[in-house]
Formats: sequence, C-alpha cells, structure tokens
Amino acid sequence: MPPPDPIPTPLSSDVFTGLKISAPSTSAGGLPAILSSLGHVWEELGVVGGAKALLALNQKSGYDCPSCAWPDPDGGRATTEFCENGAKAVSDEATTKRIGPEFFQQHGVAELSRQSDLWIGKQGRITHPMVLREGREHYEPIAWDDAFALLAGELNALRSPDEALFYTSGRTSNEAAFLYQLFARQFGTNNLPDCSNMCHESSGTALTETIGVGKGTVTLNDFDLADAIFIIGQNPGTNHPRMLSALQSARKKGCRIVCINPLPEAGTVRFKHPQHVFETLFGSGTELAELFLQVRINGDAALLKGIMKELLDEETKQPGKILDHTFIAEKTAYFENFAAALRAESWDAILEQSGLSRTQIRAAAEIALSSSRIICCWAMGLTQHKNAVATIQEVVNLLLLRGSLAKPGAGVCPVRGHSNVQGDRTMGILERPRPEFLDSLAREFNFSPPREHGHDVVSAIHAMHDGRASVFLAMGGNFLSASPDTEFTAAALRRCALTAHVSTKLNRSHLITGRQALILPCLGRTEKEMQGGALQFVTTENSMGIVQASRGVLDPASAHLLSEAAIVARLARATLGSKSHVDWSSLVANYDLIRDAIARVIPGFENYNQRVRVPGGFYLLNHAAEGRFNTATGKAQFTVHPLPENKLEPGHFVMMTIRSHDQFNTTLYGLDDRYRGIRNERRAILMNADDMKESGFAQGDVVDLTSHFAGEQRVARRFIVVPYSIPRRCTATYFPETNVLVNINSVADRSNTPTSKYVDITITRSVP
Ligand SMILES: Nc1nc2c(c(=O)[nH]1)N[C@H]1C(S)=C(S)[C@@H](COP(=O)(O)OP(=O)(O)OC[C@H]3O[C@@H](n4cnc5c(=O)[nH]c(N)nc54)[C@H](O)[C@@H]3O)O[C@H]1N2
Ligand SMILES: Nc1nc2c(c(=O)[nH]1)N[C@H]1C(S)=C(S)[C@@H](COP(=O)(O)OP(=O)(O)OC[C@H]3O[C@@H](n4cnc5c(=O)[nH]c(N)nc54)[C@H](O)[C@@H]3O)O[C@H]1N2
Ligand SMILES: [Mo]
Repeated sequence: MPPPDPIPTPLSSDVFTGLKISAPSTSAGGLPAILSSLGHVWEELGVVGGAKALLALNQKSGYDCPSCAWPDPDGGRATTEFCENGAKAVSDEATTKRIGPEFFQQHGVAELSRQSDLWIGKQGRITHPMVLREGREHYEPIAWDDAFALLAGELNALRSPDEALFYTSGRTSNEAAFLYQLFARQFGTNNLPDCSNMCHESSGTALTETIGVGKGTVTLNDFDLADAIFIIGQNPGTNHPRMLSALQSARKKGCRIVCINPLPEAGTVRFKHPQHVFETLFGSGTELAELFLQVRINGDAALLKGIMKELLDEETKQPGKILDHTFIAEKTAYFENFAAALRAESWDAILEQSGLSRTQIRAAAEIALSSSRIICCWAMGLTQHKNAVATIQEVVNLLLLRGSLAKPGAGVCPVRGHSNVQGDRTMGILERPRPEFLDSLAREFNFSPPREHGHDVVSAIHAMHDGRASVFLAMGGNFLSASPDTEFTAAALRRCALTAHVSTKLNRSHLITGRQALILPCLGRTEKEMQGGALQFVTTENSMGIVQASRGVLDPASAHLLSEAAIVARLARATLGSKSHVDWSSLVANYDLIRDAIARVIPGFENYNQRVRVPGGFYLLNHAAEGRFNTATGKAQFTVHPLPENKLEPGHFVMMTIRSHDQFNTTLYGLDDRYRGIRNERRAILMNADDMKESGFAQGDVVDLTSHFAGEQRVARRFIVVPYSIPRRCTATYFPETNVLVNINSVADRSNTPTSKYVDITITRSVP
C-alpha cells in the first residue's frame, strides 16, 4: 500500500494577473521584438553583461543558443544571429540574481508552491546543492559528496535497477547525455524517459517506419531551393523565430508558402527581419504565406488526404504529368494500396473534418502539383494527437507522390524544440535502444547493457504511481509541470523515496517531491566549463543534423556549481564503485576523451574531435536524404490510415494547449502573448465568437474547464473567455496551466505522446 498523500501542496497559482486585449499582430519581428529582447536582457543581466552574453550567442566561437533547435546559417553569421526568444533564454539563464541557502531557509516548499510560475522562475540561479529531508519544510545545503552518497544509497537500495528513472530534458550536451545513458545502463536499466516522449516522438516513429530515419532530411540550403514550403501545426514566429529569416529568403526567391493552422499566427503571414534595421523601422515586412488554411484542430489528416485526392484526380486528367512515376517506381513501396484506399475516401468526411472548402483544398493542391521541390515542416500541432503518427505519415505520402524526397530543396522537416533534444537521442537517451547501439556500447565499455525496453514519460509516471519505480532523477527539465495530468503526476512523484533534479533554476518539480529531494545545481550553456585545469567545450546537434561546438563565455553563476557531465561522473562513481570499469574521472577531466568514446560507439561520429573543431561543425549522415531507405522493404513506404474519429458530443469543445510568446516551455519570461494581442494574463481560453454567443459567454467571463476522457473527468478552474479567430468548436489555452486536464491515458497511438493538442472539454461559468 502506498503511504497516504500528505496535505496536498498547491500545483499552481490560479490568481488572475489582469488581462488586456488588443488586436492580434499581422506581422512578427520588427522593432517590438528588438525592444522586448533588450528589456529582458537588461532586467536580468545589466547592460554590460548582457552585451557580452549576446555577442557570443550562436557565433562559431561562442555557445549554442539554449532556446530552440533551429540551425544557424552556414555562411558568415551576422554578429546578431539571435532572436528575441534566444535573447530571453540567455537572460533567463545568465541572470545576475541568485538563490542560495538563505533563500531556502526563508521560504518553505509549501509557501513556494503558492507562488506563480513567473515568480518562481524569476528568483535567480541556484547556487548550492540542496536537500529536502523527510518530513521537513525547508531545503538545506548539502555537500556534493553527501548528495551523491545519498542518491547512490537510494539507488543501490532498490530491489531492481528498473525501479530507477533517469529523465532528460533536451538542453543537455552530447557529452553529458552520453555519460548519463552510460551510467543508467551500467546501473542496469533502460529507463531513460525524455522530453521527446512529449514532443517529436510521433515524428520519429512515423519517419523511421516510412523512410528509415527518425529525423528530418533537409538543411537550411534546401530552404533556398524549395518551390513550396508547407508549414503545418507550427508557430515559428514565437517558437522558432530564426526560421522566419529562412522563409523570408526562400520567399524572395519565389518559393510559395502554405500555412496550415487553426490560428492565423503572426509571422507566418508577414515578417520584418529584426536584424535588417531599415526594414525593421520603415518596411512593412515580407508577406510570407500566400495561402493560409484555417484547419480545424486535428483536421490535418483529412486536409492532406484532400490535397492528395486532388493530385490523383489531376493525374487521371493529365496522365504522367502529376505524379513522379520514376521516383514512385524506383524508390517507394505500396503505392497501389495507398492510391486505392485514397480513391475510396469520401469528400464529405474530408470537408467536414478539415473544416475547409473544396476550393481551399484545391488551392493547396495546385501549389503542390506545380512545385517539384516541396518541403513540409511541422511541430506540435501534428505530433500531440491520438493519430499523430498516422497524420505525419500522410505528410510523407504527399511528398512521395511528388518525388519530393532525397533531392535538393525537398524533404521532411520536423522542427525540433529544445536546442539539443535531437543530439540527446543520437547519444542514446532512449528507452528502446537499438540492439546495434547496445552492442557497440558493450564492446567499448566491456559490460552487458540491459536489453529490456525501459519506461517513457507516460509509463514512468504510471510506474511511480503504482510503486514500480521510486527513485526519480532528472537531468534538467521540469517534469511535474511539463507532464500531462498534473495531479496524477504529482501523486506519482510524491510516492517516490527520492526525487532529484539537476537544474539551473528553481521550478515546480523541486516543490512536489518524494520523501526526500535533492537539487543539484549545474552550469548552463552560457558558462565556462573548467575541468582538469582546462577550459572545455561541449557539442550539440541541431534540428537539421549539424553537430557543432558550444563554448560558454560567462563566469559560472556560483563557485559551487558542477557541470552536468561532472555530476554524472561523480554520481556514477558513488553508485557503481568498483562494479564499473569506466574511468569516469579521466573522461570528465577532458571532454575530448568522451568524444573519442562517442566516435567509437556511434556511427557518423568518426574523427569527432577533429571535425567538430572546424567552425560550423559537421553534418551527420542521413541515408534518407541521400535516397537510401532503411525500412522493411528497403524503399520509402506509402502507408494507409483511416481518417481519425474527431467526435465531440453536443456542448463539447476540443482544446489545444499552446505556448504564448513569453515562455520557453514551463519557464515564463513574462505574461504577454504579444502577437496574439493577449497581455498580462495566461489564464485565458481562446474561443470562436459564434460559439461564445451560442453558449452564452461574453468576453471576460470567468469559466471552469472540465476534460472528459474514457469516462474520467479533470477540472481546471478560473479561465477568462477571449474571442479569437479559431474554427468552430475549437479552443486554445496555454501550456502548462491546463496540463491538469490532459488525462494520463490520452496518448498517441504507438508513440505514446500525450495528446496535448486534443483535449475534449466542456466549459461552464465559474461559481464565484
Ligand atoms: N520561444 C519559445 N520557443 C520554443 C519553445 C517555447 O516554449 N518558447 N518551445 C520549444 C519546444 S520544446 C518545442 S517542441 C517547439 C514547439 O513549437 P510549436 O509546435 O510551434 O509550439 P506550440 O505552441 O505547441 O504550437 C503549436 C502550433 O500548432 C497549432 N496547432 C495546434 N493543434 C493543431 C492541429 O490540430 N493542426 C494544426 N495544423 N495546427 C495545430 C497551434 O495553433 C500552434 O500554432 O518550440 C520550441 N521553441
Ligand atoms: N500541455 C502540454 N504539455 C506539454 C507540451 C505542450 O505543448 N502542451 N509540450 C511538451 C514538450 S514539446 C516538451 S519538449 C516538454 C518540455 O519539458 P521539459 O524539458 O521537462 O521542461 P522545460 O520547461 O523545458 O524545463 C525547464 C527547466 O529546465 C532547467 N534547465 C534549464 N536549463 C538547464 C540546463 O542547461 N541544465 C539543466 N540541468 N537544467 C536546465 C531549469 O531548471 C528549468 O526550470 O513539455 C511537454 N509538455
Ligand atoms: Mo518540445
């Protein structure tokens, strides 16, 4: 029997902050973006420190931006190759504010839990390792050796290594990630859940099966060569602002851009390049998208089928002119099955589910049929649905029909989130490792890695919840707030013997803990890493498979911080002792040695140390980009999927949880969602004005949201209704305030990703 839960600690603050609404922006970037970034930088860093940090950002001799995973241009980099959000991410990490032992002595965990996420995040960098002992209200300082001994003791007391969970968030460098997975496997488990499980897991699953690699196949150069770019379920103006420069440049070369989104997101419509001063001040910006399709939430599969039906019809009218028959014959499998199933699909269902007209779908099809080089980009709008894997495979189907793969200017582009989430996976952070990877790890380090698959995020939460796992260690991230079903996840974490977080800043996961808890404060990407008397650099892989060096430039926030790699090495020594034959101390004293080991274990990393020292780094091999498909048939595969069932009962709505402009995942920089014209408030629900009228709501009404899944309900109270341009019966709220509504069992087929973009809700007026 699990022990009864202690008095529940608040999981969030539900205080309103004072909503202000204005018209949504029609363009992104420009002067407001510059002013907004400088404001954040000065507030956190002061003018001098801010300039130093920003000048090194994304320079070939500097550090990799800790914000998103969008690549840097290959050629000369502007001295300001950063964006508003990069600047905010840097100031958030490089802030001059500090929280040390006095702070924790002053504030207990229950008190801290009542604060808002914004307040918690703004307190500053954590300076000392801290421990929360059983039954105590306050974290106390602990010496590093004692912290490692405590964690090692709990790990070694487990009945089985599979009762330990080793979570990773995607900021961790290749070097730290490689050591971390090695430690977990030498300890004896593949329990390596990571943020990808909630993010692009569906893309990895879909692509591996159809084209044989789980990554994108295009690079930035391809953007300049594309005839058409489809941007599906992604908000680059806010989440990948540097992508807009690539789109702008493609547009100027005549590329046609299509945006598919339930919301008319700023930036994809019109964009002012913040680094082109003249344009920023005086220009009206470039019109990026020529076609915007305001699809219903999860109507993408229907829309894609519609576009492809038009292509098949047109092929019947102009035989041999529309489909790329040579490519289909030589490079693909299962075309006939696919075409037969698609012909049988009904237009009624397609129109109904997509919420679009036949004319709109025809317009998209016309762009597809007149473009021989097509790139499809997507992000969370496609990956976080029950049928996510299937929808992404429809994207692949579309590209295969037009032969838009494995040639310049064409291919798949899943746009990754965290700056090194792709690299962490390449380094072996994955709960279902491939046998060849384990074989080579075994050879290099002379041990037998566990072969059974481990837990992903959702199954890790279940395991903690029912007592099958009880030590939780996180390499970065904010597991409680980022995970679905906040109350359920909180109960799971509280049942652990120990929860421990390697972190730069305080977050809610430090406040909802196991019987004991540790905060292990680490260096961030912007800081100098000294090991073995020498300055080290780390490496990362961006969204397009480019691996490059990152060198911090700032002095560490505190003399007590360790690097993530050093934390893993010391923990491994404390836990494994003489059972491990790895020379952890030497590896961590010289990161070149870690990279040499990576070079021997992971294909594509040969001569890692030499190649990554070349400014700009190197591209990893991508067989699919070269036309070699490592699938069951050795070809790229067409796949057949039924239309998803998006059934809503009368009075129900579908809710997507999205990012505002002032946040990086669970880290809040501020309370404004500037481009959408929603300021100073995050507890808002965006609704269609006709739906509001029909349900009797007016702007500013305060409502409670109830989610419904498999007969279970979850409630989130006090949200303010805001009318917005969104299809009927679709609504939007901000992540993570509404994670409490995402049922733990509502996951994508096969990728097990929480369906954060499809929550079935009812909306009722709050009782004051
Ligand atoms: N500034 C900033 N940058 C970030 C992040 C951040 O929080 N802040 N997070 C990083 C991370 S980890 C990630 S994964 C990425 C996330 O980048 P995005 O995927 O752009 O982020 P979301 O806000 O989740 O936006 C999803 C978009 O999909 C749309 N959408 C939702 N449901 C559907 C649907 O059913 N169909 C279609 N077609 N569209 C839909 C929404 O309207 C929204 O525009 O950004 C990364 N970069
Ligand atoms: N409802 C809903 N839920 C979602 C999503 C959604 O769209 N909707 N998106 C999902 C997605 S795409 C993702 S990727 C996950 C994100 O999940 P996570 O990656 O777990 O969450 P973050 O908010 O990015 O983590 C922020 C914390 O990381 C720590 N940190 C920052 N920098 C460093 C560093 O350099 N080293 C270390 N060790 N720690 C550091 C800080 O303590 C900070 O508080 O959330 C997922 N959850
Ligand atoms: Mo993500």
